[in-house]
Amino acid sequence: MRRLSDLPAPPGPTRASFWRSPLRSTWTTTLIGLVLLLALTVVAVTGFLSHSAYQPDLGRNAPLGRGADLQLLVVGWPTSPSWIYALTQGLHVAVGTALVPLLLAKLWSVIPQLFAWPPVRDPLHAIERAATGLLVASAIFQLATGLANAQLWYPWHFDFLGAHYYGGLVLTASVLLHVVVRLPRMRSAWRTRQELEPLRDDALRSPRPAEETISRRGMLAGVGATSALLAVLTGGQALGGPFRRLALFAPRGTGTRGLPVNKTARVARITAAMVGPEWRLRLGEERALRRDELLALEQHEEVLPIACVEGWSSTQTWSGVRLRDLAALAGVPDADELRVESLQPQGAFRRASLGRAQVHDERSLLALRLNGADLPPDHGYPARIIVPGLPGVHCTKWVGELWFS
Ligand SMILES: Nc1nc2c(c(=O)[nH]1)N[C@H]1C(S)=C(S)[C@@H](COP(=O)(O)O)O[C@H]1N2
Ligand SMILES: [Mo]
Repeated sequence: MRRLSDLPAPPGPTRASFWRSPLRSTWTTTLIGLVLLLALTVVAVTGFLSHSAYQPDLGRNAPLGRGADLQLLVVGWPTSPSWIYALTQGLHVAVGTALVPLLLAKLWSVIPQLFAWPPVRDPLHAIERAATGLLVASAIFQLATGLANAQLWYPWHFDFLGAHYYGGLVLTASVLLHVVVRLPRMRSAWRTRQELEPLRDDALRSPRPAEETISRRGMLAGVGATSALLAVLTGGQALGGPFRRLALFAPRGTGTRGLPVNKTARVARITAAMVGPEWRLRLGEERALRRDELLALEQHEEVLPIACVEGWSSTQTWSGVRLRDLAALAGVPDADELRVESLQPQGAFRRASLGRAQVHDERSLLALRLNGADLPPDHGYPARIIVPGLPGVHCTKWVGELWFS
C-alpha cells in the first residue's frame, strides 16, 4: 500500500512553488515572532494582573466562582499609585489592539505551512499541528473577544470574563509550548542571517520567488508603524486629558468633564423615586442616613481616576465621606471588608466587595459630589464609591447599602 506522503502534492497551495512572495523566510517569521512574543507577554501579564485587581477572594467578586482561578499576586492589589490600574489596563488594551497587525503579518508569513504536504507525516507531526492550531485559534479568540468587549459589542452568548480568562490561559500555555518547540529553528535562522547566507533548507522561502514589489524592510516597517499607530489611538483613552482626543476607537461619549458614562441611570433602571428624598444609605443592621446627614459629616476632597476594564480612564475631583469614617460610624473601625450594594435591581455590577487596603486608605470615599457639584444622575447620585487603584467596576454607583465586617 502506498502512503500519502509518497504521493506527489496535488496542484495548488500544497506545492511550495505556489507561494511566490520573495519576502517569506524563516528569518522574517522569526523577527515578527519575537516582536509578537514581547507584546503578548505584556498583554498576558497585565491581563492576569487585571484579574487579581478584581480581588476575587473577596465577597462575591469572584466572577468565575471561588477557587476556579489562579491568583497571580501573593500580596493583595495595592491602592498606590492611584493610577496603577489605569496603567496596567491601558497597556493591556492598547498593546492588545496593536497585536492585530503583528498577528496578521505572522500568519501571512507562515501560511504555506498550513497547506504543507503531506498534511500529517507521523503522530508527532500531528500533535505539533494540533498544538499550532490551538495557538492560532486561541490568539484569534482572545483578540476578537477583547476588541469586541472594548467596543461594547457582545455578539455572543457566553460570559466574557470567564471566556477571556480561560482563553488567556490556553493562549499562554500554547505560546510557551510553541516557543520551546521552535527555539532551535529561531536560533539557526537568526545566526544564518547574521552571516548573510540563506538557510539551506528554509521551508518558508519560495523556490520560485516573484519579482519584489516591496522590500522586506518596507514590509516590516509598515507592519510596525500600523501597530504603533493603533496603540497610540487606543492608548489615548487611558492617558486621558488632551490625549483623549486621539482615542478614535473609544466607543463612548464623554459626560461631565470628559468622564465617560459606563451605564446611564436609565439603563440601570434607577428611578427618580429611588434616589429622591426617601433615599437612605443603609449602614449595616443599625443605621440609615439621609443625604443631608452624610453631607454634615466631615467631607474630604480627592483627585482620583476611574479606570475601566475596557481601557479608558478619567481623573476627576471627588468629595464625600471617607470609608474609614463610615466604618467607625458603623461600629466596625477595624473592618477587613466592605460589601457595597447599589439600588440597581439587576446587573452584574450592582455589588462589589472592597478589602482592608481600600477601606483604610484615606483617599477612599463614599463620594457625594463631583467637581464641586452634586453627583450627576449617570455618575451615581446620590452616592457612589471611589477608591484609588482598583478597576472602575468596583466603584459602585447609586449606593444603597454598606456592610462593614
Ligand atoms: N451600580 C453600578 N455601578 C457601577 C457600574 C454599573 O453598571 N452599575 N459600572 C461600573 C463600571 S464597569 C465603571 S467603569 C464605572 C464607571 O463610572 P462612570 O459611569 O461614572 O464613569 O462605574 C462602575 N459602577
Ligand atoms: Mo468598567
